[in-house]
Amino acid sequence: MNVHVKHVEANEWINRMIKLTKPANVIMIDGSEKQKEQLIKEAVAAGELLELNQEKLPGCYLRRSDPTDVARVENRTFICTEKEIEAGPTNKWAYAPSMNTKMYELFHNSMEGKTMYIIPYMMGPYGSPFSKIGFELTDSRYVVLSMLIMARCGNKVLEELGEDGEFVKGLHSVGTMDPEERYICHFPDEKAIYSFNSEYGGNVLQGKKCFSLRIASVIARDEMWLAEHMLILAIKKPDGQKVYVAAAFPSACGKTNLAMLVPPKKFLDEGYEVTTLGDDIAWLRKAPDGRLYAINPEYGFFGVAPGTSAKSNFNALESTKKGTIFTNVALNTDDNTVWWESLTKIPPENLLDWKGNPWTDRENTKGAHPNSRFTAPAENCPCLDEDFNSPTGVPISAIIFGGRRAKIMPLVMESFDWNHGVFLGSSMGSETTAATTGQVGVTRRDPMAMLPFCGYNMSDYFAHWIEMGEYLGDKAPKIFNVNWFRTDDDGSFMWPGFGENFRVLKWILARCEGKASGVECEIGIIPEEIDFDGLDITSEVKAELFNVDKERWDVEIEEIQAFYDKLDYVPEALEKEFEALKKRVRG
Ligand code: SAT
Ligand code: MN
Repeated sequence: MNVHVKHVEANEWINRMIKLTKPANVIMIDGSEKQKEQLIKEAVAAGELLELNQEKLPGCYLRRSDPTDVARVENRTFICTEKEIEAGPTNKWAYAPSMNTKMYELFHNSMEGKTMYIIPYMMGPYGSPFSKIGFELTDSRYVVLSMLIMARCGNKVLEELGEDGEFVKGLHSVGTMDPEERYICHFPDEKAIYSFNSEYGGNVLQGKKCFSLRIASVIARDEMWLAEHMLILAIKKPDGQKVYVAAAFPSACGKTNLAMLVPPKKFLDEGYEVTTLGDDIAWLRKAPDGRLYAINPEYGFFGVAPGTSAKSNFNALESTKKGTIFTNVALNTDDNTVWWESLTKIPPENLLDWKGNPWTDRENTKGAHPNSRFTAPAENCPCLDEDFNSPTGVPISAIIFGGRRAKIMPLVMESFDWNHGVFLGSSMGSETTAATTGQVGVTRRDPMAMLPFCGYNMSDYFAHWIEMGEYLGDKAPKIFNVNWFRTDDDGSFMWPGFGENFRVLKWILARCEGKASGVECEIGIIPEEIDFDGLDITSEVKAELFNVDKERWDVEIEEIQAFYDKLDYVPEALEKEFEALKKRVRG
């Protein structure tokens, strides 16, 4: 069995992988509708996908995963290099030659009797200097069909690759699903990704976290750009001008919701509009005009289903109405549609839970898995920005960091300057969620929301950010920090969030235009005034949203110190910022 690809190196490598894994059959993914339809047909016949109500949800399918395979597995995710210091203390490191041997053993004959699908894919728009190409060789139809939604795939990509273009190598096999032998391995030196014993998107849709963040962050360091865990949105002002913002929040902190936000009616009436370019990943580089431009390398949304409703995120929900694969949501057997927690207030009567069993114990169990997902084409999104496919990307005016912080962080603040902004990013913390396996609800440091996604040493990553600031000079975006998750003494959220977050964006916009004043406090620049007009919150709550509790900050400083102490080094510019913060807080 062999195939022929015009690209000499790709051809040699693919055929070597075929020899290694020994599939019974090999299919090249061409990106055509016809081939996709055929694969769907086969997947339904094989029970890998369940066809949903094609009148209500055309082109939509349900997938029930192996119950052990429902989230990213950070303890099985490796950065494989020669030296441990290249991966650094925040990554799980493996000695590349040993892991290579291990991969060879695992993949040896792993596709026997199966079909290998060769997916040529591109991260980023066609014809863009930002874009990068990869191959994922996989024995999973579900992965192929998901990749067809999440990335630009097929013949067009091969054309762009030509005979000597660069590409990232990727091999994936479903294996036996043994969680103990699950491997998500990255080899930054070889630009290669190997994933085994999982089919979960964040693990094995290799274009996503593996390539666009872990491998790309290494490439970005070397080529002087940024590969970040960020949404990208545009705010259109009443005068028609657009301002673009990129924002980094840890997984399942509402990136998709912010990216697709619908402003409150009052602002819509004034002529404001928010459009979406991306909800998870941004590649940012300096353009000839000196500003930082961003693209979204992805082609679809891999969103958390629970919590998504017409009220919380109308645009995301609309995006899932056609051509979408749902994974681990509940099935409404009355009309063969899907359901998940908070889609509707009252769940439908006849539901199968995410495992496919009648959902009877509704008090104690969930209908949909908390990390159940929709994989939806970006083009479905009603508020998709017109520049989504733009090869040049969009100029970023503001970078926003944020996380879930019940007591520490104000609703919004601006950094004093770039380096202080990088410090804010580097010391970000957030309460953990269901997007990854492990304990839920504990605070962990998640610098720039990249803790699980930075493909190299975190200290070097911070140094790279500092260097990017010097490289961009006075054209660098402003850096902000937001927190939608502040709670009161009863533990209830103090800020309504969702569409109302537009008020915060509006202040950020005004700051970028030099039109709003701010007050310097110990931890940053907070708004002198923010547009709360029409919002039903008391002045006490307003004040509390910006309160800096020095006692808590004293503890926070200790926690940041503990995190910094774990790193190999802290760049001098960040040490300086940290010292200045200590002085301001402790006097
Ligand atoms: O599970 S994914 O990694 O794809 C999403 C996320 O955790 O950010
Ligand atoms: Mn993410």
